[in-house]
Amino acid sequence: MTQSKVCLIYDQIVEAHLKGNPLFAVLIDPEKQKLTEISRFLTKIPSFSTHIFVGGSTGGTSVIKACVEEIKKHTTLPVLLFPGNHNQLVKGFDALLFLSLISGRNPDYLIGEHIKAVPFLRTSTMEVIPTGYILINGGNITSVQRVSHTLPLGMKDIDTIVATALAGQYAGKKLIYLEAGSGAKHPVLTSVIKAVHAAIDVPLIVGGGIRDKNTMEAAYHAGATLVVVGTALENDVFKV
Ligand code: 1GP
Repeated sequence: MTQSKVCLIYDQIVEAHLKGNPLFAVLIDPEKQKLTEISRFLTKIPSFSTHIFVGGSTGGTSVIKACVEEIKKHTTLPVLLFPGNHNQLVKGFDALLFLSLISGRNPDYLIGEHIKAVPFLRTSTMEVIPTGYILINGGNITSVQRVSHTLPLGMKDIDTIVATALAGQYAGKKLIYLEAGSGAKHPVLTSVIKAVHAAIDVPLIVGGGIRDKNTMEAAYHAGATLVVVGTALENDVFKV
């Protein structure tokens, strides 16, 4: 028997989705954020932040573990693991975004990494949220593309993006994440967000290249339930 899993975090996201309450996640990449800077960084995040995501395309167990422990000392916001690989699975997170890179065709990121995660997950009570992760071309080659060896979907290929999101939902994904890539030149277009939102029922996460409140609000208006910002906050250039 595996340990039973709770779904508190997911239920809160669904509730926000149904009520139209916007959620905002601050992404901390432990490879970029110094451990000693985390407490100061957390004092500067927007007051409307609702979640902390931790992850990056690279980085292993010890760096993630130290990072989540440090974050937990300084915030009561839920902290979700947004992993780049199974080595990043450590205790201490409130939930795991169990990402399947469904825009790509690399079996490692569709199922291989997930199988490697099983020994950890079997003995853990951490909430697991199956998430369809869709990489969209944001105008530059991002680390997700480099590490996963997959191609992003074209930003204007709305039919394929919508079909991919729906295929994810039919396959049981409880969240769909539209990702332009960390540091993307161009965030996901509102026309793309609108089309995906109109097609799916599950909550929608949007991230990559969002640098100001207007873009964030446009994403909510188009149907995103949760917006993720990393780079602009890290560099202290997020325009509120
Ligand atoms: C990346 O969507 C997140 O996975 C955030 O992207 O770093 O560009 O904000 P940025």
